[in-house]
Amino acid sequence: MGPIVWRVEHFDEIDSTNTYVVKQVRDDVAEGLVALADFQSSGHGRLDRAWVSPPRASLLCSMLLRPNLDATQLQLVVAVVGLATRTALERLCGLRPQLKWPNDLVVGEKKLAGLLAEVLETTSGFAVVVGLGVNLTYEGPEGVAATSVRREVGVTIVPRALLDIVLEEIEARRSQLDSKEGRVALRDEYSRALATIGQHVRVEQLGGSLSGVARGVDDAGQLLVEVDGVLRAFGIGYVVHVRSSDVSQR
Ligand code: BT5
Repeated sequence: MGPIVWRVEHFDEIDSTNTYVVKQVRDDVAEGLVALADFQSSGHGRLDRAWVSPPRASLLCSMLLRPNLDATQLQLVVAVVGLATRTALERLCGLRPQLKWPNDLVVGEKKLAGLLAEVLETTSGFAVVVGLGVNLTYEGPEGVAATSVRREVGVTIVPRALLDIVLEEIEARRSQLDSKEGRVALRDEYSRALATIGQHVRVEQLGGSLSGVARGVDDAGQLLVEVDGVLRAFGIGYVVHVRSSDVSQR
């Protein structure tokens, strides 16, 4: 596979960069389409939650990737973008956030960035749209434990500058998705960057919830949770972090 040809489309204002890129997906649209916005009027997270930011205070973007993966391995695409973002921030300003499974970048307990993957199945395989919101100067909505790059390191980064380095870092990891050895290397980098490992988590499933301790991730990017002495793998959407204070109340 050759290098990704990035095609960045810039919007002063849009409803949501994810919604836009999802709408552009067709069988023959190649990976590399990127939407970048100064402002989103209806930015969203998972489960219809809102993602908010005033104009030009965050990096707000979405990119299209078309990896050749099974449905169970798609969390690895989120891992690639999360790791790329972390490394890009480190390169630009020395900030080294941790990843929080499945889709946050955090500094301590504070949310710095969120990722949102939407998957479409086409006749030429999966199209994965990964949205990324990074607080550059905005410190998050009232009542949310959040932070910004400026608050953490005193540096004001321009969204496009961060985007360009994020895309470079995605490119550097992209081919890892295509081979077993690459996915193992990715899994290892992901495990090292995850704040979640060693923490108590609650796994919510149909029929009830389980609690356990996160021990690692597998080759598919699924979280390995030790529940009653047995290691089990869980996909995105099932695991809720538990703060240590909640655990002691059980
Ligand atoms: C996420 O969802 O964290 C994924 C956010 C993805 C946003 C990007 S921006 C570009 C692209 N276009 C979109 O429309 N979306 C993507 P989730 O884990 O569901 O977290 C959502 C929760 O984060 C909200 O319910 C708030 O509590 C909190 N939140 C909202 N805005 C925030 C901000 N700027 N900083 C920190 N936390 C925020």
